[in-house]
Amino acid sequence: KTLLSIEQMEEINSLLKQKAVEAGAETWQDRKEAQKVSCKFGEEGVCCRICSMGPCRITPKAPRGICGANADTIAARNFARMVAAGAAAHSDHARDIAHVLHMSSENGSYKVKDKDKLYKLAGEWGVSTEGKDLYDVAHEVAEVALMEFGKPFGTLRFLDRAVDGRKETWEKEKVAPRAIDREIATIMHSTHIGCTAEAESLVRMGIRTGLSDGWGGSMIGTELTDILFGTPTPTQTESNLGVLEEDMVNIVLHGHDPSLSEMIVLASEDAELVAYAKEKGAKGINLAGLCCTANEVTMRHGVKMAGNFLQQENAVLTGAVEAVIVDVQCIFPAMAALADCFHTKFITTSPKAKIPGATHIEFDEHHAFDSAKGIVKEAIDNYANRDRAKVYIPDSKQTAMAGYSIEAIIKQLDLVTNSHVDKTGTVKPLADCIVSGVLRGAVGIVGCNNPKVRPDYSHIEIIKNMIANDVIVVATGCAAQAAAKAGLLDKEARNLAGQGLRTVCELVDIPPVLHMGSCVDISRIILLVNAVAKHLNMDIPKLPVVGIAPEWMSEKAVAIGNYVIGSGIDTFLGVYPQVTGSAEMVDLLTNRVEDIVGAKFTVEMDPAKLSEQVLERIEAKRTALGI
Ligand code: NFS
Ligand code: SF4
Repeated sequence: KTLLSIEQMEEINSLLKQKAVEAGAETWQDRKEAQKVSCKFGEEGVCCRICSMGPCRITPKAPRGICGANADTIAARNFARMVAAGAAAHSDHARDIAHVLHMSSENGSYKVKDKDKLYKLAGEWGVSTEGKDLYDVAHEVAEVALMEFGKPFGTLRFLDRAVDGRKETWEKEKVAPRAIDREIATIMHSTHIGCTAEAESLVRMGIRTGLSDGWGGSMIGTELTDILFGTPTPTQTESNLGVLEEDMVNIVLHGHDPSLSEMIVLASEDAELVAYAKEKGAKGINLAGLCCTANEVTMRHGVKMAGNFLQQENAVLTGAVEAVIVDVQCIFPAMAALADCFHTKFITTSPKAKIPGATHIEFDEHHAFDSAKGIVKEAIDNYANRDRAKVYIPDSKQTAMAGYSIEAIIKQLDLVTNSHVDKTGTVKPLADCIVSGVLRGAVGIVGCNNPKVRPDYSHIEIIKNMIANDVIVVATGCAAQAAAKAGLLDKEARNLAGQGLRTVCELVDIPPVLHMGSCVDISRIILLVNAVAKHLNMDIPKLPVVGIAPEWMSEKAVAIGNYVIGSGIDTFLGVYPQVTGSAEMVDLLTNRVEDIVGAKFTVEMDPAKLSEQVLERIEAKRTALGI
């Protein structure tokens, strides 16, 4: 079985929902129902509770808050704060990775796996390597990375990677990000009562802070993660709840930070623990991932993917999961109560994300492997408690290819590079295909699930529309997993592609949708687009390339949207940002921002219409280029 339709997916969901009813468990569908209609003021972004004179809500009769802030100011402040929170989440994750690189050692739990990448980065950052021990270089690179968060002067180092014209635009428009923490703090300061009231300044700050994530925190996170745990290479894996096993200890890894998940992977392969699991009557230990942690370990180890954001409760509802091990971000607090309805242990590990009702076992990075072993042992011990009567593992799993780092994509492209004529190891074949029109363009489809739209449907429909029209798709985050569940990451999915894309997929042996990783790995997408722009010697806004977040929901996604447009890539959203109460904000984001960075937002909730608009935009860019 390679393809799975949205209807089949929804049928599985409703069977699991039935399991929830039988177990007396509550799920997001119940809570969504209980929330009824969402608050109109919040929805439109015109409720302010920034100071305790308020909260103030904007209505036609009360167009200003007590301090005089109007709808534009309030919506802009709320939006900017979302960017700050999102950039903080990505970047704090990256900072943790930098600390892990800083503690890496020859004999410790954390080692350097991609030495070439480390030395390349050292070269880029002016860290001398000559005659130095590998780990001294690693620690120095980590220190330089850590300085990017709080350095008092200058702008971010990675801005120098940008194609000619981009950095100049950023500087001219005063959106070139300085230290990452500084940009976040500036937004918090400027949105304090009595500071910035001008929407346009706040939009610019949002872009600058977004860029500090995309060309700062996220890019650092991706680079250092590759250095520590290896740069991904194409790997076959499987996706959806059918990856859970009847007769094994099932452990679901959920969250984001690979410094935990990599150690859990190692621990689950530990001979002693596997033997222990067998002693307890299981055939072995089966790991499956949820959300971005799934993407991280799938890319590097082929660990199977249980699913994306709105699938997290479903995993527990199978009754077959011994432990859900989480760290940070996108974890429903509801998971604790849900796990209580089954034998499942819900284990939190990070002081940054404690959840009432969970079993908290703090992950100790200084004794990482032993710490991970202890956590896995908890899961094994819980196997005996599984109630077989409550188990329902849906019989659905799709094969999927993951692991398309830029390095891996270039290696595939080399398959069609004539090494007598051309240099290998470049993006030239990709650029050639786009210029010749064999591929009409490329889109990045990213982001979450959101019950405001039919979950997974938007992702899948848009992806299908893109590939059918010879637009190659790269995907990350929960969008990539929606594609995996539908079977669209399988090489066979090329049969759904148009003639041009199908030919390219056959020649370079790839699926039509490339899984490029977790959400911090959107930095890979940005760098891929940047590499094509450099090759064609033109700034990014000219390229027939578009970003799409069909079902976004998190603050991180808002930060991403800001750095994607900041990078010059038009971005289409399938869910409205909470700014519609301000005509000024809508005009800024969907129109005037283009004059600043060369790209803008478009919002359309209907996936069919959104697809059409994306294709039109791509063709318009082609026409403008005369290709
Ligand atoms: Ni991204 Fe990853 Fe998924 Fe959305 Fe959450 S997991 S960092 S935020 S929900 S795509
Ligand atoms: Fe009201 Fe102004 Fe205070 Fe916001 S900052 S709550 S608009 S008084």
